[in-house]
Amino acid sequence: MSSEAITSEDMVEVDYDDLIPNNVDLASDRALKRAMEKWQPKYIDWWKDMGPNGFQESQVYLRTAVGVDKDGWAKFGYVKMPEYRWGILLAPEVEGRTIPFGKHKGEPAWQEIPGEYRSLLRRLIVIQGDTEPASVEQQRYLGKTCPSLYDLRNLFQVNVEEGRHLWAMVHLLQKYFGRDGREEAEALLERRSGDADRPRMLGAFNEETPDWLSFFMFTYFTDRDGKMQLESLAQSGFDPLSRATRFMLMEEAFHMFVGETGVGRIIDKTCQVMNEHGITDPNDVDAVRAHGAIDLPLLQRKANFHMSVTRDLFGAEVSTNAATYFNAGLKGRFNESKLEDDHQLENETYSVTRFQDGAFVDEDVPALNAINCRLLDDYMKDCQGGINRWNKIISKAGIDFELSQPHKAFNRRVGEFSEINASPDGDVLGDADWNARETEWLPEPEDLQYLKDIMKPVTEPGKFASWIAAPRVGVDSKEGDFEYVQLQ
Ligand code: BYC
Ligand code: FE
Ligand code: FE
Repeated sequence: MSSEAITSEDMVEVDYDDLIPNNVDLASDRALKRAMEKWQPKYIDWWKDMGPNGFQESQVYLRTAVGVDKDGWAKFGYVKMPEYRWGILLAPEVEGRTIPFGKHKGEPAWQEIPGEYRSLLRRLIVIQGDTEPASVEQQRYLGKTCPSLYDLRNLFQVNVEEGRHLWAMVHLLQKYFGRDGREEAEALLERRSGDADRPRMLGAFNEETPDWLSFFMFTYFTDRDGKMQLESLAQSGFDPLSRATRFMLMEEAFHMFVGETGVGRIIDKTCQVMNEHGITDPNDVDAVRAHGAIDLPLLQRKANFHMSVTRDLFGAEVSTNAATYFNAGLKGRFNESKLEDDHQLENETYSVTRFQDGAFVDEDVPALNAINCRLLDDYMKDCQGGINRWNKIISKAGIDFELSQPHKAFNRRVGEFSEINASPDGDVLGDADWNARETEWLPEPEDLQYLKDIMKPVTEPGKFASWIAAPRVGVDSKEGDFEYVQLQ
């Protein structure tokens, strides 16, 4: 790729002549350049081993970031995935930026690591970094059962961008953390999603993504945790972390788009099938499945699973870790700058739903300790938009069914509700009742088997599997029968 092709006026330029594309002037930072160039082949080995299974020789119509400004930051073209130009991209520096919250509020943002927060920052960066390759590992077999070339291409776009998110965190580790940063960067390529001996760090990233419905639910619900966490890290007083995550957020929006439209197109197809065949009862599961579509109750059970597992990613609702991160100015809140308080929270409280003496109670807790709870509440609100749009597709089709979010306590393993069994309505159940009723609310083996049965690859351009509608618009405004992936 020549450098003329990617320069444009008023864009923060990315240097594509370098082995590693970047806008951090890598050429003049010899130590960092050496460290990254040493890590790169190991990354490529990891990608070939643990990235998309098969398809490494296929030409994929991918978007590559060529600038970091809002306008015109992307360029489309065919590329073999192992040759994708992963690189280091930071959002532009904000001149005179100050730390927006915590006890250092108002001080100039840190351009170097403050020594006292070194290990806290390293931990945050490593956890964030660990999720990125984990998701690629989770999704590696999906290509074999793609519902269309359009979807296959979107899967691979998500995968290469999650790969780049790993690069973003590895850059911070290599540049600012010396030898232990280099060790962490290697370890990020050594843990494996779902591995008993060396698993990924957070629960949801060790679950399987066995089918495309899981993929769309994951990109809607779990990538949205990515959005919330990245928004919080984008507030960070450590400016390089803020700039790295601000650029990652631009890519994250696409991942959630894939999830929302993927589930929406499945719903669309289910409703079409029901109306064409005079199926009026959404619970007439056999009738819907006879036509190879995905019944709405199964969508709800899948959503319940992904929502509850993702809520666990917010950590304990009441957390001294989170208080420390906030107070130190390392990790803020969602929309921090728009919130109308002192951004220090030393005298504030926040209402947390807890389970005490057999009942749910709302308790005012010191706001600093409730940072995780608040982010989870913001996340649950943020989830509702897409759910409402999904419900609109159903009601427009004249079908009487509504998807909803389960109670916050439903199926939790982390935090306030990890010790109880709560139904989606918030009824607390004994173990026996829970075991007897769990399959009403979470996918059961027959559901998963049915999904497996209908996941048959469709690779003819412009064609789609029985259970999903075509998208309204193509990638980069391409025609419906565009060959998004040239299989080899
Ligand atoms: N699984 O005070 P607590 C994304 C541990 S997704 C296992 O409750 P804290 C993406 C915790 O480590 C965004 N363990 O939690 C999406 C601690 O252990 P220690 C990823 C867990 O620390 C899709 C103990 O429990 N980024 O980008 O306040 C595709 C008590 O800790 C879990 C981040 O998460 C769990 N779920 O909050 C690709 C941001 N939860 O110290 C990518 C960085 C907690 O007692 N991470 N534990 O041994 C953080 O901000 C925080 O670490 C967390 C946890 C919010 C995750
Ligand atoms: Fe990511
Ligand atoms: Fe993502």
